[in-house]
Amino acid sequence: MKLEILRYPDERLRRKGEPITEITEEIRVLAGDMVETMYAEEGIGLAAPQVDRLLRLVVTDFSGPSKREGAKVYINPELEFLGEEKQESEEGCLSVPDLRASVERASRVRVRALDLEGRPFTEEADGVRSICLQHECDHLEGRLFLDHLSRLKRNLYTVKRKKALLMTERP
Ligand code: K1U
Ligand code: ZN
Repeated sequence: MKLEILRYPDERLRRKGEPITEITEEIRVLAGDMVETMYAEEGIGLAAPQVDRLLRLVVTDFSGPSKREGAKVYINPELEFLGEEKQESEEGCLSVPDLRASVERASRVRVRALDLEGRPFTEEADGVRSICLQHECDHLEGRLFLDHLSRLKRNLYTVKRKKALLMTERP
């Protein structure tokens, strides 16, 4: 089932995800629904707080829009930054409509998480995978990629977004 994605400036996006203590059928169904939602919205990642579930659960698929065969589930992911190197790249967010902006983040990360069977795994990532995993783990802390922009850029976007929302609310 496709889930509704919360959109900025919805304050629920600012809440933290709670650790998952048991991998139940409900969690498996949620993970499947998140993958379906990510595909429907043409994203490469999605975090549970974006669909109003306060859990530490992330899904990704880096296989490309025509393939969509590499869905991966991360339960209770923990990030470690590898080295000091930074990279700047353009990000988008399914919860922040009509904005793409450059953000500086760590170049390489290691993520530790559980899979849907409760097995621990470790993955090292660079490039877009590293960026996306950092972006998704930010969602678990109630942070948005907007928070990495200058105050000026953030304020400009907030004004534009609120205006757009007002326009769509008009009778
Ligand atoms: O968390 C999300 O909102 C999903 C987001 C993940 C993401 C994409 C790119 C950089 C960082 C994080 C998206 O999938 S946005 C849509 C998208 O596919 C995309 C946007 C910009 C660059 C590359 C991909
Ligand atoms: Zn996002």
